Amino acid sequence: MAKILNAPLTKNPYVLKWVEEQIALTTPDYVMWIDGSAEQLDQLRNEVCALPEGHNDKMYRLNQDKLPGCIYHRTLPNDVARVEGRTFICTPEKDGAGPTNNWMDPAEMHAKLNKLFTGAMKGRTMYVIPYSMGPIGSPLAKVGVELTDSIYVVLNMEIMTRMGKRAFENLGDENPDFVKGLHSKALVDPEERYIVQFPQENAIYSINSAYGGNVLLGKKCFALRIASYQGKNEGWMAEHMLILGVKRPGDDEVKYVTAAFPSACGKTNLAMLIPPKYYREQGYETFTVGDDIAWMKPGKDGRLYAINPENGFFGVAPGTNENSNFNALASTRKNTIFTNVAMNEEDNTVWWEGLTKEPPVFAREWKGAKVNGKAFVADGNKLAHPNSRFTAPAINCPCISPEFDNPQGVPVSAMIFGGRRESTTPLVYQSFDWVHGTYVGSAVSSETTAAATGEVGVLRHDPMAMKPFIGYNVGDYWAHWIEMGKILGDKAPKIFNVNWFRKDEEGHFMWPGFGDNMRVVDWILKRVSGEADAVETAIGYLPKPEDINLSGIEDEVSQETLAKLLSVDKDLWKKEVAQMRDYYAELTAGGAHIPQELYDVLDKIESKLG
Ligand code: SAT
Ligand code: MN
Repeated sequence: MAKILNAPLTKNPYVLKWVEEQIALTTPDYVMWIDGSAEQLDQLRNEVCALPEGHNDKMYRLNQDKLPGCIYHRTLPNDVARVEGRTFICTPEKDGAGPTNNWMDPAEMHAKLNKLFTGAMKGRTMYVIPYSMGPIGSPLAKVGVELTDSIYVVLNMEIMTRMGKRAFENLGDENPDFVKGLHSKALVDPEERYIVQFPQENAIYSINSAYGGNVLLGKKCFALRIASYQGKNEGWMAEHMLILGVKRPGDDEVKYVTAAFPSACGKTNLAMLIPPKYYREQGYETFTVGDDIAWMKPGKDGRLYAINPENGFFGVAPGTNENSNFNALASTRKNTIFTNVAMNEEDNTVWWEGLTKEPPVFAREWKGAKVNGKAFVADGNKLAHPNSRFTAPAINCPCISPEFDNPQGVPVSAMIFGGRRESTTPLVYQSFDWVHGTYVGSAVSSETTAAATGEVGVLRHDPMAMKPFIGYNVGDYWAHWIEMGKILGDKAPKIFNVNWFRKDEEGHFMWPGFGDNMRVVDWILKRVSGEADAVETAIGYLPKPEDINLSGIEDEVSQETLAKLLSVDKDLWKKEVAQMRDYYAELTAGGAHIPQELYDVLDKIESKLG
């Protein structure tokens, strides 16, 4: 019999019954309800840091003067990233999951999971974590309960969500509408690792992992996979988008844009953008509302309002430094959890590739071996795992938006898609309308970089940057986008596409990127408010060159380069359209029901290209 360490934090019979059933299944030695109090969390930190060296739950306190409240953890080398191959959407019919997801019959998957979870928490403690995705009291927020046998998960959920007793205030005593999440590290056996969503059951099961998006069930599993399905049924949108506020000197109000990019396209940088000197002197300011996920719903005034369902940043550490992303680095200087970075044993802090020029001499690489960091790196090794992470509270961010906790969310003026494309795609263009914008989102793709696959320049499709996160059939997801456009009508955000990665004939990037992306966002906001004209092309509206403000970078970006950045090569675009037809055909063969409206867009672009 499990020993219950403290009283349940809710009277909600649906929660109580479900928790009881999972206790009976997983048979933990102890059960602890996570109230979110400082005392309880401190006790857990002490417990996990006191574990012996080599224990795979172990965490370490870092230098409390330099990194107050910060702790360190390393996961097993077989468990360092999300595992898309072992992630399933279990809908009653295969068709419900569609061609972008792995599918298994729900009964079959339940039988498999039941076996794996039977007795999985024996000898361990089950932590019952109530959490809210979205601000407490927000009409857009949703409650989840995650059961886990990992203190690391509890401590991460505390940063990433509004966790503890207060989350039950959002649910109430009679409401069955919460997302059930069951997680066990079990034996961290990669052969039996499963991340499973049952959208129709509001349920998530995760076993044999202890890393990031596999186990922080509020993030990708709930806030994207389950929520995208809920949004389709309830008339809202869950998107893999950052939310950025921009205050222009002439405006009374901050304007908000959201943006979706595949990985390695500068999403965190745009979320925490610092305007270039010229813009700051003019009085431009930027505010981060979210760095990863946006939940969006039409408000009373008919506009689309966005909240960030999360409460922290789960960011990639390597490459983050004072110059590349000052705000992200600043966010990690207190109350942060570091996972799989290197330990700097000179002062008990952390290090990763790109943090500083010189690696520490006395170091532990991410797997825990003591090394001479300098020599280790000079030999071509990496001290930190390339996917090592920081889990940092959003309130640490110097440019966090004052609207971060606003339960109503912020009104979205523009949505931005983008990818990494050496050619074809101009610096920025605006879609003709919402349906065309939906097409643009469906066409999001990135060229693979050499490091990832060995093949350079191969297009990888990642529609709306949601490929591994759409909790249902991708065709129905696009239909839902089109439906939302009808609901929003002329209040709908304008949709744009950007490409920071176009190269010249010599293979050099033509656009400086980073803070200078403000210049593109500035044009986008001018379009939204009708301050800038545009050039109509076959693929959308492009800026007139004189409307992209180059003040301060005239030496870097010549008028000639700008013209190239804004050029549309008709032959390349004909190939692009043909390639999109192939992609749609492939999805259709896999069971996607692609809306006719998107084919109409293809026809229109094709006829304009001549
Ligand atoms: O591990 S997470 O899914 O949270 C981050 C990512 O892989 O995008
Ligand atoms: Mn993400």
